[in-house]
Amino acid sequence: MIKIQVITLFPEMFDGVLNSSMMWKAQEKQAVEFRLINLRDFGLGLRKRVDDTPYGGGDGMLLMAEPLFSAINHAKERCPNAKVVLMTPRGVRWVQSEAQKWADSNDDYIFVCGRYEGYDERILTLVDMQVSVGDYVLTGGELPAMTIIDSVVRLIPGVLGGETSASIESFSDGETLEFPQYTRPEVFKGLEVPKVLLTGNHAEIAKWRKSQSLKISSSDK
Ligand code: 4GN
Repeated sequence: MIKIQVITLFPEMFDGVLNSSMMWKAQEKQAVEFRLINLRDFGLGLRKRVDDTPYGGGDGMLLMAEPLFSAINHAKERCPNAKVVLMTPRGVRWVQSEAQKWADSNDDYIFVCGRYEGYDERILTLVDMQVSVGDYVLTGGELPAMTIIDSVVRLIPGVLGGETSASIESFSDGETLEFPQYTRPEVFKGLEVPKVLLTGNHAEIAKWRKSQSLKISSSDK
């Protein structure tokens, strides 16, 4: 069971994603457990303040160190050995092989989702890894955190549900993309399903799929 805790100012953003069918199944099967932690609960003073202006001047606000420290330490009380993951465009690019590693590991995770123009650099003393989903900036770390969670949870053994082992899928060997697929009808708007798929010849079908996968992975995207 992987325990995932998420520190965010917008916990409601996760409702749709964590309750979608795959994530729901994963929780039912006790493959994963989620806990959302509202950073606001650790804000300072009566106003529950979490942000302040940067020393040295500059536009915008930063998340203060203290509320983040309190929230992370609160999460660590439940999972003392959890890896603290900070979502940031400065982080290490997220890739499929890393998702596979996490799914196969017995580690727990605490995601820290930043907002505003950044955070007080001193929170990095509590962070085990900085992760980015790509070279672009979003208004918060929530969407990147959801992306990572989704990519990991579907790979936990038993979650995807028998039919396709995740290991034969796109990207898993780092070079082949998935082959083209078709379902009924045989002809749609004059477009035909490749004949080989209708033959029932499994060896030929496997050969065709392999060649198609290689073709896709070597062509420009
Ligand atoms: C992560 C966080 C993009 C990514 C983010 C990414 C929130 N944007 N590429 N935005 O994975 C400044 C403070 C921007 C938090 C951060």
